[in-house]
Amino acid sequence: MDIRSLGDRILKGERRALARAITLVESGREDHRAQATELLTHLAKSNRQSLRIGLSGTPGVGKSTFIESFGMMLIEQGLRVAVLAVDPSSTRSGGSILGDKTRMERLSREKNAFIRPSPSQSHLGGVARRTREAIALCEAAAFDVVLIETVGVGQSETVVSEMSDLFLLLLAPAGGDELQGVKRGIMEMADMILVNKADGDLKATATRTCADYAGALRLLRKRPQDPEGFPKAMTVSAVEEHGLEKAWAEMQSLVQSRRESGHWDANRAAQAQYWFEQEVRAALLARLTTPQARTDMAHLGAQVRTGELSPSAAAETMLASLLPR
Ligand SMILES: Nc1nc2c(ncn2[C@@H]2O[C@H](COP(=O)(O)OP(=O)(O)OP(=O)(O)O)[C@@H](O)[C@H]2O)c(=O)[nH]1
Ligand SMILES: [Mg+2]
Repeated sequence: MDIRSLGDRILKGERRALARAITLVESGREDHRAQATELLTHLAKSNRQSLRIGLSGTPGVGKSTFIESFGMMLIEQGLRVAVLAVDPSSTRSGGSILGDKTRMERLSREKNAFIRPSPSQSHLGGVARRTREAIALCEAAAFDVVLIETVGVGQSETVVSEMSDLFLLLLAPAGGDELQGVKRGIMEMADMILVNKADGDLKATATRTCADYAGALRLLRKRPQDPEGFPKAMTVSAVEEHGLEKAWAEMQSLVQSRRESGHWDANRAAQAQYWFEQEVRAALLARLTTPQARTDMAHLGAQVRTGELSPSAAAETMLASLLPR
């Protein structure tokens, strides 16, 4: 594969080249890994930045529907929109790909949209790297907005919020009990809460739910990156396409204020550092899973059990074999 010409086609915004490059960064093959690194290094020179918006919410809350409506609205404003998904639950992946194809029907036909479902059966670490690199590819391909969708399971919100400029939490209208169900951690990550399905019979409940969350947000925190009035809770209807323009205006105002305060750049720098450290950790842990390392661990472990070696002496021997000086 000619990496340079693939890179040049990505810089021109060609979606087929972008899709091919994402397949390359997803590959576990060592030669592909080397090509992916070469490609990403080549593209990093473009220095393009998209607005990265992370979007999380429980199954059925309307993420796909929201992305379709919101994405279409952005496209009508002349923007180019990429959609990526982080879905570490392998059982759901097949279904969600099919579901999203039908739910993002209009968006998937737009030439200024690019939709990439999550690869199935990857562990979270692999998904994180693949998503980060896919984001970088979308930025090089001059997408104005990159939406990163994740279903709220386990650690995936943290992963997505650590690669987003804005993190949105989509919630369903519900009684006060539901409020307890949202983990404090995710409330603290959210830059904006959108209560979806504010239409028809659900409208009144959605308005109440939104007021509850707005109250909770005010009680919960004041972060340095939040200007006056943020974080906000708002109601939207993805189906009736209600509240989307207002939500977008708020997002833009938040972005502008963070750019002016320097938080935007500081946050991106901190995220890069975070991922660097994560990569080092992951690579070190991977060294422990090679057949040789497993054998050594078992062997040394047996000596520790009989008292032949102290735990710390055995650990030193193990580490010396993993990290030869
Ligand atoms: N009334 C109403 N229904 C909605 C709205 N948005 C989504 N729905 C419905 O909610 C259901 C789930 O929507 P999806 O967009 O598939 O939800 P999701 O969060 O992507 O779900 P998963 O992909 O399974 O996690 C569908 O039946 C939608 O039609 C809305 O704004 N109003
Ligand atoms: Mg969905």
